[in-house]
Amino acid sequence: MNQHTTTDSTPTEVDVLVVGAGFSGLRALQHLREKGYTVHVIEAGDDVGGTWYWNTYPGARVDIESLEYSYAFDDDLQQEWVWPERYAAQSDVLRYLRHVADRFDLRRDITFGERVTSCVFDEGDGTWLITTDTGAQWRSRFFIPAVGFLSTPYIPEIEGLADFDGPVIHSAQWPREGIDLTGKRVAIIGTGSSGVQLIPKIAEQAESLTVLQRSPMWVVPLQNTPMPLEYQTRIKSVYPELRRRELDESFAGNFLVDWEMRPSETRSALEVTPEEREAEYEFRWEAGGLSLYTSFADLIFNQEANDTLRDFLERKVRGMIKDPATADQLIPKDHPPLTKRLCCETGYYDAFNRDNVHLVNTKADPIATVTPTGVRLASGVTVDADVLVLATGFDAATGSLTRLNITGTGGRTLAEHWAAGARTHLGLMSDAFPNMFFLSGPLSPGGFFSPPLQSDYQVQVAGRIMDMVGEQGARSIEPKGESIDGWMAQVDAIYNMTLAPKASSWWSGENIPGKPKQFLYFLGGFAMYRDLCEQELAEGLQDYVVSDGAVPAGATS
Ligand code: N01
Repeated sequence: MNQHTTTDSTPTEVDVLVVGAGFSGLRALQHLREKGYTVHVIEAGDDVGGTWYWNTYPGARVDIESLEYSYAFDDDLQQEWVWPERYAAQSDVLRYLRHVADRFDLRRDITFGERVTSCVFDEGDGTWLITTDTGAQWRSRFFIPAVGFLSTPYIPEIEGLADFDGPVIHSAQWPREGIDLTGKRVAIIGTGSSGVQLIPKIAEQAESLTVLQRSPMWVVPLQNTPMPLEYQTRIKSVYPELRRRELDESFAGNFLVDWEMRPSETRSALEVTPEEREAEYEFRWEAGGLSLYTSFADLIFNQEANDTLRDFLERKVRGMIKDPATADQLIPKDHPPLTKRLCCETGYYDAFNRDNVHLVNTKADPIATVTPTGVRLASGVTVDADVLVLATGFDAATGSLTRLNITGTGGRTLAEHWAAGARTHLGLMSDAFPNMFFLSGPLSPGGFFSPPLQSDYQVQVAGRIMDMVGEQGARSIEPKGESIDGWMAQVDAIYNMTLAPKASSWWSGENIPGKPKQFLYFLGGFAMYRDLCEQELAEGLQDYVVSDGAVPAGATS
């Protein structure tokens, strides 16, 4: 039993209760404890890691270089850690987070293997009462549900799914001990980032793999390699500068390609000659990962510019797939490139050149039902399978928060309060839920910006707000309703300036039937976001209601 767990009816008191021991929860614990707050973390898994603990499916790895997709807050940590590959596999990210937990002695303030069942704000004394599935209770001044934005797996309601005779495995619930697919006939539903990583791995092992694809994605090569030692050494020698520029100049928190190889283009794709354009795309295709995002300044704003990238990518796909009909099916027709998150591949296109991989277009011939022995399509065609894999994604951004059974002021739950869509100010706090902070939450840049860096900054902002509340002797803080309305309008306005409305995905909640359509992330970039947060803090949190006392202007450092 964890040393903090209570067995009687008296809740254990801490300043800050955090749910989740992934990148953001661990940083919250480390930072706020260092500031002098008592902090405790409750984690449902048996270890740290969050996303990187749960997603053990074959092929899972990062798509931002690990030298960047890692903590920046401690230079000794980033200098001493050695990444074996440019893009770390899940097991290496998990190993890194375990190291962080040990290095900063975080485990002593984490309870593992307990699930939070309710979180209730007490309007009487301005505290949160958190209860877990063991009956343990915690009372805290501040509450941080650091539950991640891609952590509630989405399992579609497909008729007959429960009657399938073999294993049905969601990508995010892969058996930790693995599963031997040798000699098995596997069918997979879902071709987003998870499916794109899984498909080549399954194809290598299974007797046959049928890919049931409803919508193709734009997929680009990751170009992963073992970590060149000289490269890692050189980057480490300039880490502080790199980290600063990730925040100041990059859109996603990845700056290495632009810095090391070629600065991002500030010109329009239509301003350059066709040869220059082709060379730019070719360079970034070879550079790998998400670097195509920064090919030209207007790809996400201007359809004609975007069409030039579409043309390039189409030619690439056709060049890699032997069967022209299969290539045609793998090219998205329903959304422009970059309006959904690019998927990064290692062996994905090659998989479709194998004899044991079959592509089925379920937009043309939808799945009618799962049967005990496979999948039947609307046309009556059947796909026989021993194992069914669901790479069907997540109830992103809001799903894990609204399922946490959080009750704010007036007895209203977060699920009720957000029934028409998430309401946050700066993606950081919601009205009617005082003293509660989100990390990489809805309406923050979180869906686009590297989570280790984004949550690092937000943890510090939350800490500064906590300080201000404490210095005032105030009881609680929450954003004003009108400041939330203003922020939501700003998020929408930027979204509507882009081509993003032409796509539907988890970014807009449209992957979940019945979920309100709402663009869930701030597209203005991290630098603009940080400037807005700093302005708020300098102006004394005028967009917030502080009960029992007002916070003076400029009270933060
Ligand atoms: O989920 P997704 P994901 N019938 O929602 C299909 C991050 N990530 O887990 O598009 C048939 O993108 C659905 O089809 P459609 C990354 O941010 C990163 O793959 O709705 N099909 C789609 O093909 C990513 O964006 C990495 O028509 C159904 C798929 O399931 C995010 O996680 C790796 C269906 C879901 O795709 C989510 O990616 C993995 C139905 N009823 C994840 N329901 C890295 O590389 C759903 N689908 C770091």
